[in-house]
Amino acid sequence: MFMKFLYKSASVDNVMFFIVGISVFMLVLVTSLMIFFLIRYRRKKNPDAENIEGNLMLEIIWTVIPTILVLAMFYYGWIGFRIMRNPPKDAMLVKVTARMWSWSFMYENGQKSGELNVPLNRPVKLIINSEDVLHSLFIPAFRIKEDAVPGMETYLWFLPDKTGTYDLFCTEYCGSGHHSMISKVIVMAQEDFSKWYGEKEGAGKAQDSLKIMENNGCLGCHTVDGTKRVGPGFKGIFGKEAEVITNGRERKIVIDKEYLRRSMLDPGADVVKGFPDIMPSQKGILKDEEINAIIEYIKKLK
Ligand SMILES: [Cu+2]
Repeated sequence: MFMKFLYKSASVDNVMFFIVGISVFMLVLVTSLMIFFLIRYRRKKNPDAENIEGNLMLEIIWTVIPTILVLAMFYYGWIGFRIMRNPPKDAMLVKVTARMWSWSFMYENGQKSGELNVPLNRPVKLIINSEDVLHSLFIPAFRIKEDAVPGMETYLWFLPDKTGTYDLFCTEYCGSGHHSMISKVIVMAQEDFSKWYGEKEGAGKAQDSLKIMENNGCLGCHTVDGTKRVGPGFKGIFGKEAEVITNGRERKIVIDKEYLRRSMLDPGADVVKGFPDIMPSQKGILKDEEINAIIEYIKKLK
């Protein structure tokens, strides 16, 4: 309870209003005094220069009050920062993986999703990792932001205190698909969350192919509706001929099961002409049955 009170009162918004409030007050005070003195002591009214002695009391006041204000700003910000960096022990853990150009979330029971699903009023700790370059996780609605660094674990936590769907962005430019690195945070009432969480538990195989692609970030670069992104779209490609670059040489191949499998496990082997050779291998990431499910899905995409 006290934690929640602290979390609220030292929230980013309150600290910001506090600091902006003091700054605006000081700005107005100093500017109005300046204008007042400018008029009051104008040359026309005071043709002769005058020697004005210092005023000890005034000097003490304008040293002590700003010092207290600045220290108060620091203290209030520091409390907020400490809360931000110390997730509650009972927080729900979610592993976040950033990659060019998608997010995936893995929960304590092993299930994955492409959107962050959380229950209402339970603290959530995000353990963040990147598979390739620097990204940054930003959830504006909950005022949190942290870099995703390859080879390093970073973390964040927040308290989802209102149900709804909120934006989740990558906020560090990470290449040509950066703009599509958008996902959602879905905050659900506890019973809805339990249903979602329980439903998926052990239902790994039953997940449909589109979900597999969503959860593994395929759709950050590929589409299933024929529009073009960083990688070739999947619609209507099965059985067609494609020009690929193999070891620097152009050749024609037919897009069949074998080719699709190779494209997932060894994406650099035959790169479709006109597309950059940037896809990471899915070896050890996609299970065999998931690869088969994706192939079956693409086969049917006419
Ligand atoms: Cu990114």
